[in-house]
Amino acid sequence: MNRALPSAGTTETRPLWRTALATATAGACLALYGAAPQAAVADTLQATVQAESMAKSGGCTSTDSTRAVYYCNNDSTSTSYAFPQAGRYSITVAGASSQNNTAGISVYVGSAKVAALTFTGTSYTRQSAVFDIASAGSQEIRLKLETDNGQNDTYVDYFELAYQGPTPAAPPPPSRRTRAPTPAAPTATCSRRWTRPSPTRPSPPSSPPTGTPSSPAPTTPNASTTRPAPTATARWRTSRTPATATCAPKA
Ligand SMILES: [Ca+2]
Repeated sequence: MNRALPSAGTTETRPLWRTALATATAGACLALYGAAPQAAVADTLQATVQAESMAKSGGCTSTDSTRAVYYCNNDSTSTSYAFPQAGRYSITVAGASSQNNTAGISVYVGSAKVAALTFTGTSYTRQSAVFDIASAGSQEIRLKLETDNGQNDTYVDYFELAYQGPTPAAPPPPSRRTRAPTPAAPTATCSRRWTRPSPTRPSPPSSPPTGTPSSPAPTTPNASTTRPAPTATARWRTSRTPATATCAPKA
C-alpha cells in the first residue's frame, strides 16, 4: 500500500518494532502472492551523527560518553553537514526525557526550524521529521531546547539523516470552478394593482315613441324599469379581483 509522503516539517514516530513488523509482513506477502509489495518511502541513509560529538552551545548543555543533555532553553548542539543534492530529507532523532513526562528538542537546518520533536518517558524513542533542501551544499544542523519548563531535561543519543528523493511537486491550488456567468439578479419592481371593472350602467329607459298624438299618461315610475337591479359587474366594490402582480427587471 502506498504511503503518502508527509509534508515537510511534519514529525513521525518510527519505533524499531514497526520496522521489524513491516519486514515480516512484506515477507509474508511475497510468499503468499509471489510479488513484492510496493516499497514505502525508500530512505537512503546518509549519515549518523552522535549527539555527544556535536559542538555544544547554550548555558547548560552537557555531554557524556553516549549522549548530549539539554537542561535549559537555548541549550543546543550543532554540526555541519554537506547535503549532496537537493531534495527531501528525513532526520530521525533518538532521544528521551529525564523524567516520566515529555521533553522536547527543536531541529534547525540552516536558519529554518524544521521540526519540534518530543520524547515521552525515560526510554529512548526515535522521532522523525522531513524537510526539503533547495540545493546541494553545507548546512548547519542544530538540535536546540526551546520547551524547558523545569519539569525535565532532554537526552539525545544520535540523529540520522536520510535522503528520500526529489521534493514532491507542490499540490496545485484549488481550481476555481468555471461557472456560466450568472446574470445580475434583477431588481424587481413589483406592483400590485387592483383593477376595477367598469360598472355597467343600466341603459336608460327607451324613449317613448314619437309622433303619437296622445301624450303619454304620466306613469308611476316603475322601479323595475327605471332602476334596474344592478348587475353583477356593477357591484364592483364587492367583487373586485386583484390583478396579477407584475414584476419587471429594473432598467
Ligand atoms: Ca550517542
